[in-house]
Amino acid sequence: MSPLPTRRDGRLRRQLIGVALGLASGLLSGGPSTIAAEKVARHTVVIQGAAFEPEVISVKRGDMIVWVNKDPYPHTVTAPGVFDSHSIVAGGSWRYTARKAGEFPYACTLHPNMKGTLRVE
Ligand SMILES: [Cu+2]
Repeated sequence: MSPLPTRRDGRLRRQLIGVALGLASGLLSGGPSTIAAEKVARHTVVIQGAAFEPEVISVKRGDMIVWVNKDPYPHTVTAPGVFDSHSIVAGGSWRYTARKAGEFPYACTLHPNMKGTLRVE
Protein backbone atom coordinates (compact mmCIF):
# COMPACT_ATOMS: atom_id res chain seq x y z
CA MET A 1 0.00 0.00 0.00
CA SER A 2 1.21 3.47 -0.77
CA PRO A 3 1.29 5.96 2.09
CA LEU A 4 -1.49 8.07 0.51
CA PRO A 5 0.60 11.09 -0.44
CA THR A 6 -2.48 13.09 -1.48
CA ARG A 7 -4.29 12.75 1.83
CA ARG A 8 -3.38 16.27 2.93
CA ASP A 9 -4.58 17.75 -0.34
CA GLY A 10 -7.81 15.81 -0.10
CA ARG A 11 -8.45 17.13 3.38
CA LEU A 12 -7.81 20.69 2.31
CA ARG A 13 -10.07 20.25 -0.69
CA ARG A 14 -12.86 18.92 1.54
CA GLN A 15 -12.39 21.88 3.86
CA LEU A 16 -12.65 24.31 0.96
CA ILE A 17 -15.71 22.53 -0.39
CA GLY A 18 -17.22 22.63 3.09
CA VAL A 19 -16.62 26.36 3.35
CA ALA A 20 -18.10 26.91 -0.10
CA LEU A 21 -21.16 24.84 0.76
CA GLY A 22 -21.54 26.60 4.07
CA LEU A 23 -21.30 30.01 2.47
CA ALA A 24 -23.65 29.08 -0.37
CA SER A 25 -26.36 27.64 1.83
CA GLY A 26 -25.87 30.44 4.35
CA LEU A 27 -26.59 32.92 1.57
CA LEU A 28 -29.65 30.97 0.43
CA SER A 29 -31.21 30.45 3.84
CA GLY A 30 -29.94 33.59 5.50
CA GLY A 31 -28.89 31.61 8.54
CA PRO A 32 -26.82 28.73 9.85
CA SER A 33 -26.89 25.80 7.49
CA THR A 34 -27.32 22.14 8.16
CA ILE A 35 -25.55 19.56 6.08
CA ALA A 36 -28.07 16.73 6.18
CA ALA A 37 -25.57 13.95 5.64
CA GLU A 38 -23.58 14.96 8.71
CA LYS A 39 -26.41 16.41 10.79
CA VAL A 40 -24.04 19.12 11.91
CA ALA A 41 -24.86 22.79 11.67
CA ARG A 42 -22.14 24.95 10.24
CA HIS A 43 -21.77 28.57 11.18
CA THR A 44 -19.54 31.06 9.46
CA VAL A 45 -17.72 33.95 11.08
CA VAL A 46 -16.20 36.32 8.55
CA ILE A 47 -13.01 38.10 9.49
CA GLN A 48 -12.87 41.38 7.62
CA GLY A 49 -11.54 44.83 8.44
CA ALA A 50 -9.81 43.34 11.48
CA ALA A 51 -13.14 42.38 13.03
CA PHE A 52 -15.15 39.22 13.60
CA GLU A 53 -18.63 39.22 12.04
CA PRO A 54 -20.75 38.30 13.86
CA GLU A 55 -18.85 39.31 16.95
CA VAL A 56 -20.91 37.00 19.15
CA ILE A 57 -22.06 33.66 17.80
CA SER A 58 -24.28 31.13 19.55
CA VAL A 59 -24.17 27.49 18.53
CA LYS A 60 -25.18 24.09 19.81
CA ARG A 61 -22.75 21.47 21.02
CA GLY A 62 -21.45 19.47 18.08
CA ASP A 63 -21.86 22.36 15.64
CA MET A 64 -19.01 23.49 13.48
CA ILE A 65 -17.85 27.05 13.17
CA VAL A 66 -15.76 28.18 10.23
CA TRP A 67 -13.83 31.42 10.44
CA VAL A 68 -13.05 32.81 7.00
CA ASN A 69 -10.30 35.40 6.74
CA LYS A 70 -11.20 37.89 4.03
CA ASP A 71 -8.46 40.33 5.03
CA PRO A 72 -5.22 40.52 3.04
CA TYR A 73 -3.22 39.66 6.16
CA PRO A 74 -3.29 36.87 8.76
CA HIS A 75 -5.37 36.63 11.91
CA THR A 76 -5.87 34.08 14.65
CA VAL A 77 -8.91 32.83 16.56
CA THR A 78 -7.63 32.18 20.04
CA ALA A 79 -9.38 31.34 23.30
CA PRO A 80 -6.49 30.50 25.61
CA GLY A 81 -6.73 26.95 26.91
CA VAL A 82 -9.80 26.19 24.78
CA PHE A 83 -8.96 26.61 21.11
CA ASP A 84 -6.35 28.25 18.95
CA SER A 85 -6.38 28.47 15.18
CA HIS A 86 -2.84 29.80 15.01
CA SER A 87 -2.25 31.98 11.98
CA ILE A 88 -5.06 31.94 9.40
CA VAL A 89 -3.53 33.22 6.19
CA ALA A 90 -5.16 35.84 3.97
CA GLY A 91 -8.01 34.13 2.16
CA GLY A 92 -7.76 31.10 4.43
CA SER A 93 -10.15 29.60 6.91
CA TRP A 94 -10.18 27.58 10.11
CA ARG A 95 -12.89 25.40 11.51
CA TYR A 96 -13.68 24.24 15.00
CA THR A 97 -16.21 21.77 16.30
CA ALA A 98 -17.78 23.02 19.52
CA ARG A 99 -17.74 20.03 21.84
CA LYS A 100 -17.76 21.87 25.15
CA ALA A 101 -20.63 24.02 26.39
CA GLY A 102 -19.91 27.46 27.76
CA GLU A 103 -19.11 31.00 26.78
CA PHE A 104 -15.69 31.42 25.26
CA PRO A 105 -14.32 34.89 24.68
CA TYR A 106 -11.62 34.80 22.05
CA ALA A 107 -9.28 37.24 20.38
CA CYS A 108 -6.73 37.52 17.63
CA THR A 109 -3.25 37.21 19.10
CA LEU A 110 -1.88 39.41 16.29
CA HIS A 111 -4.42 42.19 16.93
CA PRO A 112 -5.51 41.88 20.57
CA ASN A 113 -8.25 44.48 20.14
CA MET A 114 -10.02 42.06 17.79
CA LYS A 115 -12.44 40.22 20.02
CA GLY A 116 -15.27 37.80 19.64
CA THR A 117 -17.32 35.42 21.72
CA LEU A 118 -18.37 31.85 21.02
CA ARG A 119 -21.37 30.67 23.00
CA VAL A 120 -21.98 26.95 23.02
CA GLU A 121 -25.18 25.61 24.54
CU1 LIG B 1 -5.87 39.75 13.66
